[in-house]
Amino acid sequence: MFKQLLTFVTLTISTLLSFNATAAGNMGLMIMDAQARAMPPGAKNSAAYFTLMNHKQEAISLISAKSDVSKVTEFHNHLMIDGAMSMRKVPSIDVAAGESLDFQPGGFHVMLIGLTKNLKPGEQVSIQLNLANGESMIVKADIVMPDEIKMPSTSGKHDKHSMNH
Ligand SMILES: [Cu+2]
Repeated sequence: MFKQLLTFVTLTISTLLSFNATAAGNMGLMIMDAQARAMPPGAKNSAAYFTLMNHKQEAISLISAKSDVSKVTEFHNHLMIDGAMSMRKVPSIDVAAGESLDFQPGGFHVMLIGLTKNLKPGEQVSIQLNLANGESMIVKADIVMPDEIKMPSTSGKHDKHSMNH
């Protein structure tokens, strides 16, 4: 009986260990502070933000996305065009090995186009990010009111919206 219990415990531990190793080996990507902008009923579009950390040994390239709340999901950036800030679709976003990238208001964001449901605070949006190497990952973003969207603390150095420093 005791021996059986020991075997069971050993099995459980090795299963957990191999699960962790697999998870780390497969992705090496971490998402923090994933949030999506709550929108009033009838709104057509919204956006999602997060910090993506690439703990892999190689650069990654995000090439497409889809979500469970929009017909079309695109990567956008804000750029100065003819003296005015406007947002543009970007075909892909690269993150070098060991680097992190902030998706934030005024910068890179995931654009949710053609909302198929209301984005209510307290609920979540599921976003699938597809990588050039064939991998994909799911981001669960908390829907929050626009004034609750966090500006990432890790960046801001080149951000017009940040405070003086
Ligand atoms: Cu946009």
